[in-house]
Amino acid sequence: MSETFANVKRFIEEIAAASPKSKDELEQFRIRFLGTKNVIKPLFGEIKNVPNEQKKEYGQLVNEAKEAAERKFAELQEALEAADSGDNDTDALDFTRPGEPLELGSRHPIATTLNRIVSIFQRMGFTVAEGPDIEDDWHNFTAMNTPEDHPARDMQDTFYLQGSTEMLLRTHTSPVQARVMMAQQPPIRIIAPGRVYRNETISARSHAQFHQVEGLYVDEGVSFADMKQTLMYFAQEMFGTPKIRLRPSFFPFTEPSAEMDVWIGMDNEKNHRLSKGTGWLEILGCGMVDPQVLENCGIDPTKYSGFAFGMGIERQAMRLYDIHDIRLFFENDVRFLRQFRAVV
Ligand code: 2NM
Repeated sequence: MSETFANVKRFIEEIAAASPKSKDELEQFRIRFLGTKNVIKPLFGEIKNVPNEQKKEYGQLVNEAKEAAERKFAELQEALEAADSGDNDTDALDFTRPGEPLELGSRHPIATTLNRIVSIFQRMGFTVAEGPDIEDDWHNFTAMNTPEDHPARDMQDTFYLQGSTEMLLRTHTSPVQARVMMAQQPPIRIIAPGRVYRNETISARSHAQFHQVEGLYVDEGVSFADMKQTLMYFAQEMFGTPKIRLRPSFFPFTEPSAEMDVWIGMDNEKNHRLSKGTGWLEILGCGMVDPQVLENCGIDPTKYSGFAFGMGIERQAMRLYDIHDIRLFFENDVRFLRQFRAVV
């Protein structure tokens, strides 16, 4: 008789241990314990073989088995359904669905333009030099042969750090060249790209903060012709034409100095407008480094000579992309930036 009891207890243990992993396995469980021919039903029939004093206990045990099976089934069904609606259930994934592409960011037009310029000079053997945005008066002005009473030194034109007459936000990247010359002897062949600052009223055409690329080449016997050839090659690579002209100009740090124009023609309305009806577009300033600048920076001007040049990036980018307001570069409006997204 104890074997009849043991039978029921084995089923109860089996029910407790059951853990179907799929709907099919759950159905097997249902058929075995709750179906029309389930294994618990015959146990009720066994009651007639149980001695009278044990009938009550036996009946309760079989009932318990039946209820355990019902409870377990409901529980398992709920758990499987919950898992079924979950995202991590492989049954719910459709592997044939096309992927959703990640939205690509875009390079800022200033960065693109700057990279183009830098890369052209790198191919000619120039290396990139960098320096601090916060400079001292000596590197920014004195070394660059800019006299004490020069208007550029005025508070109206230059941002000085609060309460200082010494520390300022660099007005050009020339102090980078000064630092390189102080640190090494020729041959020097560098370009200095970076952010510069001028105390100007912000408008569509001017900003208080913008970007420049400057270049410097110092060695024995460097001539004006070397400069012209270098800049002609740059014009060819950047604008697709070697047709340039140099107009006399003045900078405190170069002598002689020049401004370089590139021929863009005026055969279409845009070029006509850009060149103000002349066909020529002003691109950069340049010149032979003033011997005083070389000497200021520890380079013997009787042994070495050099040329230098400088250009504003925003101006070039505005032309390249037909942008008419410089402020757009600094507003980070995604509607503006998205227009420069790489097409893939
Ligand atoms: C310009 C125009 C002409 C220039 C000069 C130097 C240095 F350090 F060699 F003296 N760096 N950059 C220079 C010359 C910059 O920008 C319009």
